[in-house]
Amino acid sequence: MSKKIQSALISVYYKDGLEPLVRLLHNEGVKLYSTGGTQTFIENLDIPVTAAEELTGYPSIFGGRVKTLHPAIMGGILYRRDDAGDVAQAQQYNIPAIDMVIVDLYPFEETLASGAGEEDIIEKIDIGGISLIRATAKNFKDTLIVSSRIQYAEVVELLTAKAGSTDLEDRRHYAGLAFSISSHYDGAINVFFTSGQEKTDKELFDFKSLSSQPLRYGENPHQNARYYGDLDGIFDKLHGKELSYNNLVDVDACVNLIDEFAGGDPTFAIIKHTNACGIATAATAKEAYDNALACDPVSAFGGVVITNVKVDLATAQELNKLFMEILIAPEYEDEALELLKSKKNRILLKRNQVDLPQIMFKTILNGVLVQDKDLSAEVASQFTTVTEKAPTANELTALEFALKVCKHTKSNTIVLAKENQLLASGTGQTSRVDALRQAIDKANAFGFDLNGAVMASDAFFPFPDCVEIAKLAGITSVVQPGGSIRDKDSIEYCNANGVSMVTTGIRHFKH
Ligand code: 93A
Repeated sequence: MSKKIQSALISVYYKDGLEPLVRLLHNEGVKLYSTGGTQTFIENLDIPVTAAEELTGYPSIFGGRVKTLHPAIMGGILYRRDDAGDVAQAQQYNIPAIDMVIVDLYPFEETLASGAGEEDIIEKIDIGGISLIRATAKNFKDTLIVSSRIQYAEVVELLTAKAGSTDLEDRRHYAGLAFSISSHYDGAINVFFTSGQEKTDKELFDFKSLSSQPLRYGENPHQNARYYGDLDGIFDKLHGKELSYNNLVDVDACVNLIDEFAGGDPTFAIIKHTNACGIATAATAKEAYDNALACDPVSAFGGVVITNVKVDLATAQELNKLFMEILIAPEYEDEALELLKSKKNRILLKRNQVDLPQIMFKTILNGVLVQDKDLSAEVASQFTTVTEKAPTANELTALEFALKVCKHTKSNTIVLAKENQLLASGTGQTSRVDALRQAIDKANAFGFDLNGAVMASDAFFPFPDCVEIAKLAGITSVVQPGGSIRDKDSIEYCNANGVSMVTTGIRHFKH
């Protein structure tokens, strides 16, 4: 439905480019309301404007933190023009309609990028502006939201063409843009609060400006490749040949996996083609390595090995027997390092503690997919027991361990573990049942007794077939996200067969 704009609230940070829009609205007879600096700007154009303070009955308070956060303003935006009750209430409380809102938010990201201190950055979190944007966008049936200065010129065009009116599709379109702006804005704030990541993440968007190095080739010898980034910042290369493209991909997988065990007991992981073919946590580094290797000594050949603890001589003596591409550790004992250097090509990396980006990129079709890394790590205290039987303390330890591994294994995956040792996994299968069968076969092939072992699944079970097969193999406890419409079938089978099951509510696909 076409609507003529009668009133507009203007509250913008950057005033550049605003003038033509203000003049147009004025010429169309629109009543203008505005906040402090914007009001001065409009007055300087010799255009009449009413202060937001006149609507609210409050001055701008708390250093400007509260300017427009008031029922007289939010109500004027949000009340439904076709709802008799809303209209009556607007009259009762003397709330005039606000048909259009123009906001340009406090420049949070620019302030962050400028290297400003935390106090300045926090002060640039816009509260009133974002509320104006969301409220106006929500009531798009009645109101038009202009949510950024980049829209001024096109809105001038639109309103000129339609003589100060808008159609429902116009208002809906700008509401959509508004929510995209508000979500991007809050996303940037979220990244700032979750860690000091914002700089690292931002840098990646402009990856060509990063230092880079050519790689011998890409995934295969006929593919060219480069690495953009500062490997020297993350690792000190202590020994060995150049890292290849595939090495880097596996190193990344290793780092992501071992970080699940940061600060914990000694843990060793062995990675092949981005999946763990062995991982274990134990009281000593050597025991952790021995248990990790035992999982699948065949796949371990030529793998990438990582640990969260210092490599001592005893462990190095075992490691030295394995043909591996790369070993990554936070520290090495001198004698351990000396021994490990005995193989010319073996790459030895010392990992430095630096913040890594929390976003991921992937080119697809004619664009780029960008997503947050999967940083959700559910611990036993967050599990919900859904069966009559609850896991034992040992099973809980194993379930937590298996889930960490599962999260870093290609989907569809099933991970089998006992306490702090991976027994086997099914990796990157096209069905969950295939993943489970693969895991069971592997565990059997390497002589593991699955009685009393646990199973983790990256996604829910659409059918009870997995728990049936698992139970027959000796599995006694299961962790999975839950959420299938047929959860009940798997749970009932577990109840009837003395298996415990916990759910996490969080899926961990890795495609
Ligand atoms: O500090 S705020 O979060 N509190 C508010 O109530 C509020 N209302 C509008 N920031 C608020 N704004 C923002 O002020 C707008 O998003 C805009 O960026 C800025 C315009 O202020 P002025 O008109 O005083 O220059």
